[in-house]
Amino acid sequence: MLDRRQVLASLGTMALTAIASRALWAAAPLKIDDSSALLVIDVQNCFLPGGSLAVKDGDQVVPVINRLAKGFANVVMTQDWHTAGHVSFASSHAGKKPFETIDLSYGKQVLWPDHCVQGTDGASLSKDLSIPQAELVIRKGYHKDVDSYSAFTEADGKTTTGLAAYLKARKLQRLFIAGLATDFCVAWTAMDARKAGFEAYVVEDGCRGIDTQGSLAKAWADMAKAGVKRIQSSDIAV
Ligand code: VGL
Ligand code: ZN
Repeated sequence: MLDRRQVLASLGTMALTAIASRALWAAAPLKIDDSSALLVIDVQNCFLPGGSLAVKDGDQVVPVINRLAKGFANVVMTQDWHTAGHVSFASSHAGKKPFETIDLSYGKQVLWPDHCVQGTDGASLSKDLSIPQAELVIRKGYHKDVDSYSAFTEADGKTTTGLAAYLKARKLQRLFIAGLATDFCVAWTAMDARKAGFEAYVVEDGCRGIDTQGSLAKAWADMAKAGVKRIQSSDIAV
């Protein structure tokens, strides 16, 4: 017969075991499989310290992304690639300043400092990225009158970059997303990935945000609503 003390002790052990196994379960790393791809968004000089649209601590994503990329056979990078005089530049609109907004035919547009002009050094991918196996670079935002934060669909909501078709043809459907900026190109890419039927994981410590007019908190809320999973690079088994 168990006495009262033994019962209490074994209940205690059971509780501790439950807690421990739950902790183990919660920490189960995400596995990179054959259907996984890493999307590296806009890690370009313009968005890095000293760039014309520098994202605070933007350079800190580079070592995180380089480490993560070692675990991926499939890596796609994107490059913001604007014409000179692009519609998203404040300088293209008389009397407008960067970070103000205007209404365009396709909706509200934040106006930016000139950035990522085709062929300029600012538009180049960071020389500190070390991802030789990257198989595709998707350029976007190259139509003068339409912006494209998303790597999938331009801001008009219909013009495709071709990325969804590429990923589907390659049977890549589990997407890990990192880069710049969390609240614009990363968030729009992640949400469009969900719309197109992909799994989407945003790697928070592999991203940094611009955060203008509450955009960072709104982006995380919108992403959660869209079924985008928010993870840390340490959640992935590399
Ligand atoms: C981006 C603003 C303008 C980005 C690109 O990469 O997040 N943000 N163009
Ligand atoms: Zn841009």
